[in-house]
Amino acid sequence: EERLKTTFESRAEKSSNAMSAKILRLVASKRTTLCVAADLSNTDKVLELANAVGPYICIFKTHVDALEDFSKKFVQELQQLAKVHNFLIMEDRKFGDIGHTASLQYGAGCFNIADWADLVTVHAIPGPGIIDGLINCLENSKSQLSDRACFIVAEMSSKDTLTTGSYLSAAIKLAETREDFVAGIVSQSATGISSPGLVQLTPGVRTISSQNGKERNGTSREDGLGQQYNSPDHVVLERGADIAVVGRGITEADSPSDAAKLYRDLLWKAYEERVAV
Ligand code: 6AU
Repeated sequence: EERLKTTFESRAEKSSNAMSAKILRLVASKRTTLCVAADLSNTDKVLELANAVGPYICIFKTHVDALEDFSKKFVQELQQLAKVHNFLIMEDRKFGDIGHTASLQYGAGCFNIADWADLVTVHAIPGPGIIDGLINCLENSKSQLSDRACFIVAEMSSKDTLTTGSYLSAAIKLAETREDFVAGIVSQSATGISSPGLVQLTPGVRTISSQNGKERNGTSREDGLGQQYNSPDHVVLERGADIAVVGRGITEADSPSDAAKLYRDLLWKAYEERVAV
């Protein structure tokens, strides 16, 4: 409760992870808690989206294994846009294997994620060994450990997810005990999170109007494949979201740039109401 009423500036000061402090300061100075999910299959489309929404976001989230034409050049261009617009890049890889395997998937292969992604997502299911694996990879790479961090996926947004009860509390505990490399938690609620530095990232966010505009499911708050949506207000005020992830609510809009601006405004207003500044 107190954590949620605290401003991002003060939480940055209390953070014990360099990247979480960096995220909280960026969010505070740029006045945006919006993360856009670039779930597109073509690199030109991803770059075009990054350029359009760049001014309104704090994090640009990718799924590079869904791209048909991934290249090193794409990564360089995305990094350039991140510099120009001042946002961080999160590769939503959701690592979920033993430390040794995750280390290879992070720092080798055709994507070499450790080389360019400021942030990555990690499932808690293997236990702390997965975090040690990612750290071990960085220690043997040219990337600085202090320029990288992960978010633990503690609770999913999808219908009938298995991330409940003791799994959920253990995943949060894992994040809280490993702030040496954990900057935040992907979850649908702040219940159980106490560390002021940990950033809550919440996906499954879409306005009703953007959904009905597409007439996807009438008034249903689902996408037909298990995704469940809440409004920007609801996730910030009732669920404790620090950063909200919006994918199709923005990528399927007539103007992704206008939509991003709208989501940014709605989310920031809700944050100001939460901390009552
Ligand atoms: O707004 P959408 O539904 O178009 O996109 C939601 C995005 C997708 C998912 O891979 C991701 O958020 N996501 C995650 C993350 C961020 O890890 C976890 C989760 O529980 N649900 C979810 O949708 O890119």
